[in-house]
Amino acid sequence: MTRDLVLHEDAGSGNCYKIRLTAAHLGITLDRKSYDIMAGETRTPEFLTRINAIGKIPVLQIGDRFLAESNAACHWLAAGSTLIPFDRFGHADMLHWMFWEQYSHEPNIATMRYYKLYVGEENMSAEQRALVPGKIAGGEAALTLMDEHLGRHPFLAADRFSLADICLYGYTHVAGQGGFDLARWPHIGAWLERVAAIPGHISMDA
Ligand SMILES: N[C@@H](CCC(=O)N[C@@H](CS)C(=O)NCC(=O)O)C(=O)O
Repeated sequence: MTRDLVLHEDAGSGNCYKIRLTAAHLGITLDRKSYDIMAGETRTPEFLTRINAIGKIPVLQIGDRFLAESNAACHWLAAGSTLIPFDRFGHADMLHWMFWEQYSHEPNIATMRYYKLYVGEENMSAEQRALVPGKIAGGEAALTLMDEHLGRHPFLAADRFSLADICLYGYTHVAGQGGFDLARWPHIGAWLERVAAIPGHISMDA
């Protein structure tokens, strides 16, 4: 399999963990380069011009090319593997969950976790504080939608484990750190256990 892969990351980020988790399931080794996002290490001129013009990690370096966006990197790693449903609808349905994660789940749940774990509630700006009620409502709505779906299906797409489960696991399993009480969504709890029991799984701190 391809070597020469470097994950530019912050180990505590769910977006970065998704990529490590995908690689672990595929038996792919990634080199890792760590950045302190709170110290602005992803906003240096060098990072912006060479690695990612929007100043964010994760970025998967493939040889001398740089692929930003966590779910795109997961998709690149998993191309042609059993983590992607082979049938056309199943593949598109998997993508639907991954796009939904980026629009309706991560901006709420990951941001609340960022405020609490990284920024610290006492350090939040007035703008950040004003966003909190909408983030909580959006995160609860996302978890409710997932819970209803997972009450009827063992996994998110095509009724089998896929990249969609990996990408949603990233921030769902640490939603509690953002103030979301996962006990309210029992089907999500059962799904988290199913995903973590699949051979190849690694924890966020691995
Ligand atoms: N949609 C992007 C989100 C990337 C993102 O928000 N990265 C955060 C860490 S999880 C970051 O680099 N923040 C530092 C900054 O914005 O300066 C993805 O899925 O990769």
